[in-house]
Amino acid sequence: MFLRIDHVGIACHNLEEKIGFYESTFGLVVVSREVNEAQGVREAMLHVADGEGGTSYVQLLEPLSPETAVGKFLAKRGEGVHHIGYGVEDVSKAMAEIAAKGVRLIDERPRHGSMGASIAFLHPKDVGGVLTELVEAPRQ
Ligand code: V0V
Ligand code: CO
Repeated sequence: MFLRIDHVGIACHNLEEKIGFYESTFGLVVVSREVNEAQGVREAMLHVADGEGGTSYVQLLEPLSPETAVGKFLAKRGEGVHHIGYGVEDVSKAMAEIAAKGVRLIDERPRHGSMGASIAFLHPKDVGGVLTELVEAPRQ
């Protein structure tokens, strides 16, 4: 079902500072910066590697306010890994297959994600405590 790990989402207080750390420590390169009001984040995608299944990134996430998903996470748990995003061919199809196995979908229909992707989240309580995102990259 999964093509690759599309990205690992990392919650942080200060996006620009964390980008600086990833650039200077790991030599990663920012390929996209966006504000996603619906998701309550300011985020950056940093390129990690290209593989057979597509490209993998690190996604750095700064909350737009304390009441957002990432804002609440930071207050409860502090900075760190927030979610894993898996690349899928067809997000609607993957959602239906996964829901049929009894895993709760947070999103009833796909949402707008970074760099034109269609995304959907699965509830962390049904995935062993891991917030899981499905990512369908836009057609080339
Ligand atoms: C919350 N919980 C998590 C978690 N966030 N567990 C694992 N990983 C996380 N990231 C746990 C939390 O500790 C609680 O457990 C329980 O879930 C309920 O949490 P809450 O703080 O009361 O918050 P809720 O229920 O209001 O919201 C939690 C969910 C929410 C997961 C439903 O964060 C959500 O809808 N997330 C999906 C959207 C999102 O995260 N967007 C930002 C990334 P206990 O304490 O009860 O045991 S946007 C993105 O990735 C984009 C745009 C992209 O990739 O393109
Ligand atoms: Co994400």
